[in-house]
Amino acid sequence: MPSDAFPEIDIVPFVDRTSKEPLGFRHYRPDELVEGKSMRDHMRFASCYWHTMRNGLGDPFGTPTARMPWDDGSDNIDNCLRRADAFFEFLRKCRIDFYCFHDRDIAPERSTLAESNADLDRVVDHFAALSQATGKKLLWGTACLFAHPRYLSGAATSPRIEVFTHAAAQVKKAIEVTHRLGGDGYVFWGGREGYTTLLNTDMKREREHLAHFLHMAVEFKRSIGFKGQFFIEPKPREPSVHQYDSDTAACLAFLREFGLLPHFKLNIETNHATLAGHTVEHELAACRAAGVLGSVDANSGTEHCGWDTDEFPTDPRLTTKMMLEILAAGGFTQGGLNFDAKRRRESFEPSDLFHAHVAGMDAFARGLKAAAAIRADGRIADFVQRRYASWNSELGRRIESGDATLEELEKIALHRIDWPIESGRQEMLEHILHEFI
Ligand code: XLS
Ligand code: NI
Ligand code: NI
Repeated sequence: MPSDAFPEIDIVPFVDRTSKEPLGFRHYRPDELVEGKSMRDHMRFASCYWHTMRNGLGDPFGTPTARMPWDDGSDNIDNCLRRADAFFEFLRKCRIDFYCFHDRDIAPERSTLAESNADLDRVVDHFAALSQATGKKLLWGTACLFAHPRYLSGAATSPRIEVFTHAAAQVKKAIEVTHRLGGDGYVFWGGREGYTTLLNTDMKREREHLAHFLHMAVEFKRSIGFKGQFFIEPKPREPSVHQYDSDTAACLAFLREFGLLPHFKLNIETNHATLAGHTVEHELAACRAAGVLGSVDANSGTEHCGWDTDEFPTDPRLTTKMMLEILAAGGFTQGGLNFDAKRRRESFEPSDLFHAHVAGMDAFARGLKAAAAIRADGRIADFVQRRYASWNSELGRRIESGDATLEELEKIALHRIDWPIESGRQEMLEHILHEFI
């Protein structure tokens, strides 16, 4: 358990905002209150095991570059346990309170599910002890239903019933271990739940199978008394050409169509939003309107690349817009900000893991403070309120409560010749926003 994977790094210090110290928190102060709540509780920062510990930083053109001296590259259990030790050392030194994982990130896939489960249990025991010793908590767990060749045509939407069955059993186990580790949530990301061509696909049947799969998970969760929140994580494509959970609107329609909406919230990822042709604030606003904003996979992407590049979110303009939405939604309850992000292939040194997370955490601390200041200032919110002021009338009340009729509106409209249109003042509002960043 004692780990010295990062001997060159101490607990990351809090430094002055103008400090030239390369590795230090300039803005993040876990206990500082913003709108009456500590920064730590606003953000609920998590590091993800798949990128932090398992991503060697290879790309389609080149081999992995990441230096991980604590990892011998084998899949024996001792190596898994050592890796877990290094991870908790990282969390502690980087002042990150939560973590997330897929089952297959932390323990290897063996030839049968029974053998995989047995090894998973051994590693989970170790996680439980590490979590107990350090106070670090599981934000959410999930199952990897996309890496093994059996899942090449999907898991819950596979054309083969044997694959569906295996996936269901794997998810059962992943929910169990998430529950055992006291996880606050469980994520369903449909890695290959979609298609690459409709020529070989029965979309109607696949969507129905996915719904049955999720209903079984809801029933299982209830039966074991797991109180964590279930999340769906939208993403339009990659690895599939089209994924059924493509964006917030598609997820909401799917959940409503199949009676699943009461059991799920959404986990919004910045780079998935941009792949869907939306801004992340659009996706967060769509969740807020429907009351399903659950959690966030915090990253960003290169707009010129069209790929899920999973970069660390280090731009305070992005984080300010995100925190405005998150605060407006009332903040996280069981969700948080999970850095589903990886270093660039060129940032291969162990210390880059720290630089990357600290840059992301500081960017969100700035975003939180800026968002709170914008809310306290009130000019933007007042502008929006005034823009809709005509609805605060008797007629507005009748329309908004569903009592008005087309005939009634026609009477008012037929002879009107002037309409009070107003400037949207976008540039003025952007100017105000930037005052705070
Ligand atoms: C991949 C997804 C994945 C989920 C967890 O693009 O973001 O990492 O967050 O399965
Ligand atoms: Ni992603
Ligand atoms: Ni993600």
